[in-house]
Amino acid sequence: MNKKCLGCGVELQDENITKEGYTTSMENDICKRCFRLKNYGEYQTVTKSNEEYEKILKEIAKMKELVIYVVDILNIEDDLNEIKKILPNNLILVINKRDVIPRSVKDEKIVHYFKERYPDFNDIIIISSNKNYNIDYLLKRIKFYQTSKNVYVVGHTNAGKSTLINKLIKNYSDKTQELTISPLPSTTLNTITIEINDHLTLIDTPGLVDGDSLTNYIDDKMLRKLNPQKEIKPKTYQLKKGQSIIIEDLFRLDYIEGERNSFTLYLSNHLKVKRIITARHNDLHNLYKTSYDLQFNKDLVIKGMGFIKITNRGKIDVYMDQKVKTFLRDNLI
Ligand SMILES: Nc1nc2c(ncn2[C@@H]2O[C@H](COP(=O)(O)OP(=O)(O)OP(=O)(O)O)[C@@H](O)[C@H]2O)c(=O)[nH]1
Ligand SMILES: [Mg+2]
Repeated sequence: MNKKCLGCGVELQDENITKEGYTTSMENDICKRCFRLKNYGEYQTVTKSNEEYEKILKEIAKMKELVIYVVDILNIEDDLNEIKKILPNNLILVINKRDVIPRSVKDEKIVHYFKERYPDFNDIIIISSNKNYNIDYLLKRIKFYQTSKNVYVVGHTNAGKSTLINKLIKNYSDKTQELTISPLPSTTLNTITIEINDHLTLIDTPGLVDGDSLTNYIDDKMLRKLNPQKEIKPKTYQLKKGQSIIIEDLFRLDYIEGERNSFTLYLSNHLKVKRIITARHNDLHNLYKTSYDLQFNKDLVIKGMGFIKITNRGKIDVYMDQKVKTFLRDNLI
């Protein structure tokens, strides 16, 4: 069998520096890209197609083994049932990055929210891979639902799959292998099999690329800013109609119609936000516009960035890159 990079799973080769998997010597365990990422934090973007992801999922579907579906709490899709259509396997939904949501919010509240809407998952568990939070409990539930040694870890890119597996390696195995992680999409390039112990083998997979997430359309610097590593301090703005919120030069929200309303932003603390009078500034009005009719207690989700909790009814116009999806859901918090 050809040698694979222990960081990202790509097949190693020492012949073509411009191609994936290049390493200066076949003696090395990781490719040049992983080496530079791990040692210098230097990013080299790889554009991945979703074809491979779909192929991998189809294989997993045939196996009937337990699957852990990891999602980023700030970037949960509008329909989590999509995965069930592809995978008939036992499925545990793992909501990762608990640490970015304020501590005052109860875990039970978040878990209940998803259990109510998605009763078909075998279990729903909230964790923080970074903080090693609830990982013991997750392992217990894995043991409960696994149908063989093998357990697959799937999800969208950047959800934190590899970070989670690194924690499981560290906590429960005597291995020193460390998977490559980064705030950039498509860090893991191929499946990677890691034997944790005699009863558990984890298989990391490349993430599904969200074509409609902001993370695909911004540079490294903004990506790092966007990716919260600390607890979010939500910012609340009381807006009257005729007022607007602008986030960096990426997003604009105009409050068009309604009573005085409360907008609470759950986004990385590093993002610059300003409130303006709608009529006085035309900034970002050149971006793609979507209009929403708000009911009580909704979240406006901005894929890849976070969400805005809006308490009252009203009308808003949202301006954003056309490729990035926004949608409304019942409020989470
Ligand atoms: N705040 C926070 N960040 C996390 C957590 N877990 C992962 N991250 C961050 O999320 C980013 C993506 O993590 P990865 O583990 O590379 O994600 P992945 O799902 O393996 O991504 P792909 O390999 O691209 O599919 C990194 O910047 C991690 O540091 C967490 O529990 N909390
Ligand atoms: Mg990964």
